[in-house]
Amino acid sequence: MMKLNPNEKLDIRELMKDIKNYKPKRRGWTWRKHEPNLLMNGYKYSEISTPLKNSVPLPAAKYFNGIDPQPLSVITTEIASGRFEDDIRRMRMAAWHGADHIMVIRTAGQSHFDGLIEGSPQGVGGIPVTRKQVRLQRKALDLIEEEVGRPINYHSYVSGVAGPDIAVMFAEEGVNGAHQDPQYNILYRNINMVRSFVDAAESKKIMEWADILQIDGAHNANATARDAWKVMPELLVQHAINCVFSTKVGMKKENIALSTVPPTAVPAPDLKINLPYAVALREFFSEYKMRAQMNTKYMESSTREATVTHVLNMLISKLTSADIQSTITPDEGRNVPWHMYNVEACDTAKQALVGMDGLLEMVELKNEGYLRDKSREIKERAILFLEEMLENGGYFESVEKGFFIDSGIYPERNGDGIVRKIDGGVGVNTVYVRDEDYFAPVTAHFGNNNIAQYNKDSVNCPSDLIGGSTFEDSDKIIFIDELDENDNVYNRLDETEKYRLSNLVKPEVEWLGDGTVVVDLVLPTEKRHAEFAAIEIGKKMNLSDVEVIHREILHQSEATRIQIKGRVNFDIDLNELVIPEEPEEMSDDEIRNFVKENQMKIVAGTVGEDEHSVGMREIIDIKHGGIEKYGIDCVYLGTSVPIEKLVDAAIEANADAILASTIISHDDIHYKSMKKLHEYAIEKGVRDKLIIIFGGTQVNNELAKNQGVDAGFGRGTKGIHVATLLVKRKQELGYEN
Ligand code: Z97
Repeated sequence: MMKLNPNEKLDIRELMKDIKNYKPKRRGWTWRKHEPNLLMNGYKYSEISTPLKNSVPLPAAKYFNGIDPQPLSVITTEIASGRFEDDIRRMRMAAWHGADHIMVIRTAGQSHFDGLIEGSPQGVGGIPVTRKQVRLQRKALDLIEEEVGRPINYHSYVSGVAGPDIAVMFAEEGVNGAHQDPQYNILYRNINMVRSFVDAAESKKIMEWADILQIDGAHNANATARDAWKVMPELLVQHAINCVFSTKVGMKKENIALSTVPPTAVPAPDLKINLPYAVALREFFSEYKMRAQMNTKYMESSTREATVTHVLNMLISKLTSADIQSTITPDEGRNVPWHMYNVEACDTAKQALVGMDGLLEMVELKNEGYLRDKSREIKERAILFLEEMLENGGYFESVEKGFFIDSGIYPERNGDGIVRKIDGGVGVNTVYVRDEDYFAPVTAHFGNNNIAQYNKDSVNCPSDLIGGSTFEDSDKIIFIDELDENDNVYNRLDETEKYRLSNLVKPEVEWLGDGTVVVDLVLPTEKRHAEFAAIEIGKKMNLSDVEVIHREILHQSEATRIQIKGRVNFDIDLNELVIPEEPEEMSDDEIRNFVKENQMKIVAGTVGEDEHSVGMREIIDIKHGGIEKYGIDCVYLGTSVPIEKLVDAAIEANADAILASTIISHDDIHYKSMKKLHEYAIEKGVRDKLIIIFGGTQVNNELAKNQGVDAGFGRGTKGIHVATLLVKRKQELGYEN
């Protein structure tokens, strides 16, 4: 059994070894585990789940002993770059950032494939979902979940004319969640309605056997409608149809999740519209789960805007206790799924949900007034809609008359809904009444199966008749590897092998070695000129395939912000890098405690004829996180202080250390000053008692030490680095000073 080492990359070739015989670890959906008594850094959270074994905490965690609290709701990320081997790496990154529901998005239009596809050709804007891809990704997730210490739900679609075939494959391969909603087929893929409902009955039965969580397809109405907020009543109807149909087929309510999407976004008054809708849903469907997603309709290329929308949406999720929180990134707008945005969106969800922990213990949704009136109104409109459907003869007849995705808010209709005919669409006339002697020796099957006439004992498990189906005996599954000789994972891995096996690196956003970089520019001109100038700038930076991916007007004539992407075509050899040692950092508390018990004093100044005091002040001043904050007594002598004066002042003040700095470096004057400082301290007989530290933008620690001083600090130094060195040196000196 492979095991991941957090310090090593996941080896895709190793993962593929013996994939033919791989069996998933488990079946079924897993929720996070509530930990009501958990204390983290002394905090008691209300809706917190079991922490991860390995994770990347939020940046601010460093001020909180590195804790990484995990909210109670499952966090979803969508990963499907078109290359499953790269998606696997991204899944690992996302899992470390808190995702435990990984959805792979199919290549558009897979709904029309009438059977399973074999192999794994490369997709564009999605993945053709195949057994090989699913098995490899489930295997990778089996390892990744061990690594992070939390089960990860793997998810894709059971839709289209191959729905039941895919459901079987998913059940066999340990897929944990799937979209399944016959209305999706009908409305958005023009698949025949009778066929879609028959397939759905079969698919749902299989999903139920495998304990797969179902998400419906109602969100698509929201993304398709001209005014998304107008379809609110209809969305309730769509959810209701799929819920009732699913339970009638035999699904458990706790395995059914509604795909809820806030219908509007700012600049509309977000909460005034979205919250009553979410409340109506929660109340109508109280026994079901809620999968909250952002409305992709409003996602464009601004990461900032997408993040604010996401956070506002999560306020609603929190107020209505959504069970699963999806994360959508600006990638939806740009159609470019990138590692960094998956990770950012997971962090946004984790940060916002933990931040709102316990919200409903402190605030309460009002039981009367606007919220309830509005919510009631939406429900009433939905009920009227359902009643009209019944009067009209039922669902099929209503779809034929274009009831759905009409741009009016029901009962208003504008006559522009999606119309589908009962005798039309993909797969029309492919449904047959079962013969009286029909039977199928399978494990999970919907409807008449007439087994009794063959074997009375097998009524509950018809697959007994063949000694078990692939569900009971996974050795019966036939694994077919990729069939395309050119476009296959082995060739793709060969092409990028050098980035796996050598010390070469190239920037990437999506696929290993893709060379893509994003450049953020502000250009002092109006939008059109800025866009085209940005492309020229990209070319002059030697980027290829330069494209504008985002534009924002700062002022219509003063300036425009442009983001471009492009590719570099060089590698960097990690072995050739000269990397200075990382400055040591003790924790704030360690330093503070040491200084409390061992009083420390320093004298400081810029030396020679150097008036640049900003860097030095940053190292000292509490305002900038300087060493004062640890209780170190700092005597600042000012700028252009002669070397002798620094040493004399240190002697007079009985200081532990001298902090000198200069940014002037012509003729190596900075190193000469260090030597002079060191020698003058020897001359005065105090060198062994004095710690001498020299700072400046051009200072190199090794070269500084060669001049005799204790340490040299260059660009990027913070107070904590200097304080750490002071404490360490003082400890070495045995505190005798
Ligand atoms: C989400 N962001 O998380 P095809 N079935 C359903 C769907 O919603 C979809 C497909 C099938 C979204 C997912 C859009 N959803 C993205 C109910 C697609 C895909 O192979 O493209 O026809 O099927 O819900």
